[in-house]
Amino acid sequence: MYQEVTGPNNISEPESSLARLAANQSRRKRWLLVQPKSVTNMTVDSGRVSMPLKLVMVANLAGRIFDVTLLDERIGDIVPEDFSAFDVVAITSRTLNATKAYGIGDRALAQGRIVILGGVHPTMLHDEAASHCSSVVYGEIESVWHELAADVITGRMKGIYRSEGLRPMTEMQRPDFSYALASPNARRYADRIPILATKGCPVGCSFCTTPVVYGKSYRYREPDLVLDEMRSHQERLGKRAASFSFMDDNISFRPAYFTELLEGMARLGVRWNANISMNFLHKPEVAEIAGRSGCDLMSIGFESLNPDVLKSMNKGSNRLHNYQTAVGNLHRNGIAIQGYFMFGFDDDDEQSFQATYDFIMQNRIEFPVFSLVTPFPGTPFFEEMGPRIRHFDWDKYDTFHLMYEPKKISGQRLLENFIKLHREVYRGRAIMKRMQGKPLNWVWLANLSMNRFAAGLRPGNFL
Ligand code: B12
Ligand code: SF4
Repeated sequence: MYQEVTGPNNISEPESSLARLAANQSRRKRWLLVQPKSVTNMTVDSGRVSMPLKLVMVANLAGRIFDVTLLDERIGDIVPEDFSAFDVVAITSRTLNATKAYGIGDRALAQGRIVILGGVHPTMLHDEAASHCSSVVYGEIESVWHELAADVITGRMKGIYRSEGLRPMTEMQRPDFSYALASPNARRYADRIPILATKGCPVGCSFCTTPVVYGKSYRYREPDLVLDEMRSHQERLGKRAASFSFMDDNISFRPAYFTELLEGMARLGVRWNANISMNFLHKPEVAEIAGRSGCDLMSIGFESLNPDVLKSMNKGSNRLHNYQTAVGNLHRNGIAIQGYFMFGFDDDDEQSFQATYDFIMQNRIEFPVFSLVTPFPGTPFFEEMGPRIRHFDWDKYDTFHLMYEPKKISGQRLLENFIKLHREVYRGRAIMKRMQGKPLNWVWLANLSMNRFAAGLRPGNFL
């Protein structure tokens, strides 16, 4: 687990030596940053995707001393076969696009480029990633940037860059989206501007990578920095009601911070959505201030309606007796709910599906998202499932594949119920029941496209 790195000596000295090295480069090295598209045909990489904040952050740092081009395969940018125009090819990867990322890495390595892999999958499986690149960046680029950049300049790369500590978020620069917006396909990005206020989540769910990478740490940017960033986008777009999507793991973990930030946002008049855990949502004042500050959608990991399942995943923040209250509080304040539900745990049975259906319909959850539980490498859940895991083909890690046979229901029945739940929740009458009277916006469209998606599902899709 990491410690936060603080103190001026840690920051200014490497900064100035890097500046000296950079000034002596014979020419600025050229970096190609790649966001690969996964090969899954399920919903995860489809529709309008958000700008890849992680690569924009890499571009921000690299762009100070190198020339940077950013390509995003998800919006239709084409990664070249020939990398001779670049010195460095740096690729981000999650598990579901790791095979794609590795393929690009292998090609660039064969052409003698410096290849850097970063993101959650190379962090979790750095030994595996190492054979597809020159260097793996473990965790955040900010923590290792000076060393990495200096080595790129001198051409002496290490196999892994891993820092002992995390940089305070106060040092985070305001992201410069021009690297992403330079693409001719940029109109395919979602309108919502990605933004980051906090990092980390101490809840500790067994299936999640965040506690593994960040431990119990929870860092945040001063509210003024976040508000200034929002204000700059309002000015850039020439409108007050600019829309933001928080990329935070769990934005509400420190109530005092959350409240201060939201009071500031209420004054700005922005719109926003975020991931949030259930911890404080049963308190009416949390939903009240969220609504007043412009929140129109909260993404909540309800995960399960089965108490044994919740206990087994170590999701201490979710108390079943609070679910209905939390939903009621948000709805009273005009906030729609994107509810995440997972199936396939050992304690799941047919009743888990019925209970989820009843909960969604009774509480009129606007945008339910169902997934099959997936043991991502590096998580405690991956270790627990060990030899029971059926697939190590990373292309199948899209949360729509049956990863192991659960104990209380056969895999076949699980899939039949999973498809049935999709169809029942997204059939026309059910959509009307859940959505009637709600604002006519993209959430309606999401329901209509889920209706088509559900109709096409077959058990074979998930094997
Ligand atoms: C916001 C978020 C989303 C958003 C936006 C996703 C997007 N387009 O980026 C939405 C809601 C759409 C989403 C959807 C999904 N998500 Co999500 N998501 C996140 C979350 C909470 C934050 C990601 C983020 O942007 N953080 C902010 C950026 C700035 O930080 P960062 O990504 O950590 O990047 C830093 C470092 O990793 C590093 N770095 C990253 N890339 C590179 C590249 C190079 C070259 C270098 C040097 C460094 C580097 O430096 C960066 C800057 O500090 C993460 C959890 C997490 N903390 O990672 C889960 C997470 C990435 N999601 C996850 C999952 C499973 C999903 C879904 C499959 C869920 C589902 N069932 O639908 C989908 C898949 C979507 C997709 N197409 O990939 C998993 C992925 C697990 C894995 N091993 O791959 C995570 C890790 C959560 C978890 N359960 O553990 N997600
Ligand atoms: S509450 Fe969300 S972010 Fe926090 S550990 Fe659990 S799944 Fe991960």
